[in-house]
Order: sequence, then C-alpha cells, then structure tokens
Amino acid sequence: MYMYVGVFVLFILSLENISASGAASWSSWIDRDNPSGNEDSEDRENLEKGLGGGMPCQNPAEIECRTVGTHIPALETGQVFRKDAVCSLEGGLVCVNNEQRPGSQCLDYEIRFLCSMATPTASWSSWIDRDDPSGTADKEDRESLEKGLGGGMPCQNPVDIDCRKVGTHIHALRTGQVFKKGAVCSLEGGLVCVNNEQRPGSHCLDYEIRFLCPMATSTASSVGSWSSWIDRDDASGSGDWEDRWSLENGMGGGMPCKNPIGIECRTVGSHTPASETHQVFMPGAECSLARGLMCQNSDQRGGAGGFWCLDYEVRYLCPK
Ligand SMILES: [Ca+2]
Ligand SMILES: [Ca+2]
Ligand SMILES: [Ca+2]
Repeated sequence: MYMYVGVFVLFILSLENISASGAASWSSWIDRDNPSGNEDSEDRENLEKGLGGGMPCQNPAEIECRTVGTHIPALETGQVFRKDAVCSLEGGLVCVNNEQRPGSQCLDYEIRFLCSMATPTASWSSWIDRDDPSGTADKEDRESLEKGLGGGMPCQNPVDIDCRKVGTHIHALRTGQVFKKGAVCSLEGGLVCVNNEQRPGSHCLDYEIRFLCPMATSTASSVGSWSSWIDRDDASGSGDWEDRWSLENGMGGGMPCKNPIGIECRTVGSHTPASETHQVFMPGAECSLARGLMCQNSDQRGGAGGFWCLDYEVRYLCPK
C-alpha cells in the first residue's frame, strides 16, 4: 500500500462545498480517450474544457482510476503515469505510450469522481491575492486582510483555509518554499513567504489564499464536529503512519466517521501543527483528507526530529 501511495500526486483536498450530511456518490466511469495515439489522456483539464466528456461535478472529493473492461486499479498495472496525473484529483490520469517499457503501450483507462450531493453549509471564497513578492515578502496574512489592507476577509469566522501558487493548482506546501512560522497556510495566520528566508538566489513565488466560510445561517460548529485526536502509530519502525487507509482497515484504530470533511495533524505532546515542523511527508499524505499523514523516517534530513519522524496525531472533522 505505502509503495503505491508514494507515487500519488494529490494535493490537500479542497472540497469546494462541504455538506451537512456528508452524502456523496460516485459518478459514472469516464473514458474520454484511448491510447491509440500518443497517450491515454483521462485528464481533468480536458474534461473541464468539455473535450470528449465533462466533469460530473465541480468539486469532486475523490477520484478512482482503472482499466476499461478488466477493471484493474490503475496503480496496480505497473504502468507509468505522467507525474502530475497519477490518478490525482487535480490532474486525473494520463498514461503516455513512449514512457512505458520498450515495446509496450498504455492500457485503456477510465476514471470516476466522488461528488458531493447534499446542500452546502459552507463554501470557499474567491481566491485572494493581496500582495506580491516584489518587495520583501508575499504577505497573504490574515491580519492585513482584517485591517482591510489590500483586501478584506470574506467572512468573520472561516473554518478552513487553502493556499496555492497564483493561478495554478499547486498547493503552497508543495512548492518547497519556506513560510513564516504561524503563517504556514494556517487559519489564524494565513500565508506569509519572506524572500530572504528562501534558498540563496531564490525569491518567493506569488501566492493566493481562500477561506471556507460558513453560510449565513450556519456557524463553524454547525458544519461538523472534530473527533478526538488519533495516534495509532509511532515512528520507531519505518515511520509514523497516521494514514486514513490503516484507520479504515481497523489497523490500530478506526475512522471516527465515514465521510470526514476536514483533517488536522499535530505532534503528540507539544501540539505543533504538522505543517510547521518542516518534516518531509509522503506526497499526497501531508495531512490530507484523502490520505491522512504519512511520515517516513528515511525521508527526514536531520531537522526537528533529527533523522526520525516526530510522533504525530490526527483528527477529523465529521459532518453533523
Ligand atoms: Ca481511456
Ligand atoms: Ca500574492
Ligand atoms: Ca503517531
């Protein structure tokens, strides 16, 4: 399992609308392309453009990918996929013929999306880009927004935040840049990137943020409630595996609910948010709703926990 998860390129899930009931259903299987040309391109971009199909919903929560006919999960076929489209929610699935083993072609794949059904009780604001990094920093901080400097808060009591490179689907925490402590895409601080804290010769990228705002009639607590903190593993083996898959399979715990709408991850004891420990997490499992948090000891570079993962715990926001 972990082998496969390692190749996921999945960003922290952003449900555009979260639902009170958490009800969601899978779309039909979509097979918009076939591999007779250069590739089998079941990518999200083309679906969004309506080329050979369309997205079944605007803000899917999950994706699944398999072979047409034989129904083998894409990641179990041994084929190689384009780096930004390895059955990822953001990219979809793309298999390029000439990236396969010599003499072998892509299989024909199909994908489907998990779409939320229920009436939303919260929704994401527009993207806010109040600053740019041409000065000393790109300051997308909450304080400035609350003071009305170059923008304003979309709502008073947001329940979540999302941060990305302007105009892309690249989550801020996937860019490899360093952010100011307390403002590492946090609800309280927002996002701040300081130019002279980056690698020598490199500048901050331009970032934008958005907030998940409760609808007029609801409050944060009416959207859902947080589970207890779950600490199913520790880092004494190969790493600290606080992943959703293990919980769903009853390994050292269980999921507090079936369709959580949020996740938080922190260190056990000191309660430092996982995003602020500067440890390296498995791609797609950096405290993501879909995969949880996975920290592999061999990926650490001697930072906060030395060459070991710190001990993390996670909790899920369960819909009411
Ligand atoms: Ca196909
Ligand atoms: Ca910016
Ligand atoms: Ca742990």
